Amino acid sequence: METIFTERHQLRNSKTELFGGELVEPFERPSRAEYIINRVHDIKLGPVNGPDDFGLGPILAVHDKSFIDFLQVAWSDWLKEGFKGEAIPTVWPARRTSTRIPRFIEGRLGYYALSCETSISEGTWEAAYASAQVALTGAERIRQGARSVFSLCRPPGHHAAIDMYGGYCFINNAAVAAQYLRDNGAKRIAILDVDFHHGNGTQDIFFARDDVLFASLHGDPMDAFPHFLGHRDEEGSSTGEGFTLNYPLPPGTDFSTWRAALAEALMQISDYAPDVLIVSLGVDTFATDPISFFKLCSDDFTTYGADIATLNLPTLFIMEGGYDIAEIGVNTVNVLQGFESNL
Ligand code: OKP
Ligand code: ZN
Repeated sequence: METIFTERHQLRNSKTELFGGELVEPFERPSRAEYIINRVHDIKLGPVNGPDDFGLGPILAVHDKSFIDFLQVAWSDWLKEGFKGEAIPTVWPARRTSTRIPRFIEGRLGYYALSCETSISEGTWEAAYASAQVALTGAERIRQGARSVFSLCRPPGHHAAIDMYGGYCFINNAAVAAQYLRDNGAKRIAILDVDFHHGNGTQDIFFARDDVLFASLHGDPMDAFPHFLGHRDEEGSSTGEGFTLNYPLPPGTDFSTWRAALAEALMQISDYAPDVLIVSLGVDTFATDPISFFKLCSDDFTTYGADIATLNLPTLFIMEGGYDIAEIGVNTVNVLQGFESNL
């Protein structure tokens, strides 16, 4: 399997995450991608290539222009105000308030943020842009006939909505890839999100559509980030009714329970008969992940990679989360090897 990767991910290197009332070193840090690419090389998964540049067009096909404009200037606008720390919002359009977009940077940060653990810092936009190009290059390989590709995206994307960033995500890489494939000949795309967290951004982007099926297994939002989306009864709207599938699972969920939910999702995807499968691949379902509560072991990743291969679809893997960094390379590549072993 080919891997698409660029060192430009290192430009996303914020120093602060608001966690438990303290500013800590972010869980989503550059070494995550280095462990994964090292494992890709160690086991000789296949060639590793850099991304091509598809420009802003495919990004603007899923995100609001005003939001993308904001991401590009947020850090410099923040610096102009003379603030000393990284850019963190402190105020939101909460219930019963106006949704007019403010002028001052703190107001704009709050307008476009869905959460405030994700500090914006120097290089954030450049890395997010490069990450989206990694996803697009993977999509283009699939369009040209590849059976599987691994887009080693960083920063991740599945929390980024039409006009919101947060949960370590800025541009929704999986959604950009899905839309690109739709715009270049594919009729139906399925996105399977196996990250521990609900892919609220991907759901938001495709909620009213029947041409992109979104299925997500995740920690129940009653207990887990992003808390305000991902309930079972969210099934899509208007023409999208029935094309969003949520499988929220409780704290302590082990592999047998998780795998049963995966089997249900795979059956639905198979019935949908998509042209391409996109997997939002987060390995924060791992038992010792520091911010999650599922109980998967390293071998389980191999097993479910093979389960996904039973769909027998062209498959684009897009990297999302995973924060037990010492094991992130093994767990991620286990999914890809399990998939390949079952082709
Ligand atoms: C990004 B991805 C935990 C707070 C969690 C943000 C988590 C973002 C996860 N107490 N904060 O889906 O892996
Ligand atoms: Zn996650």
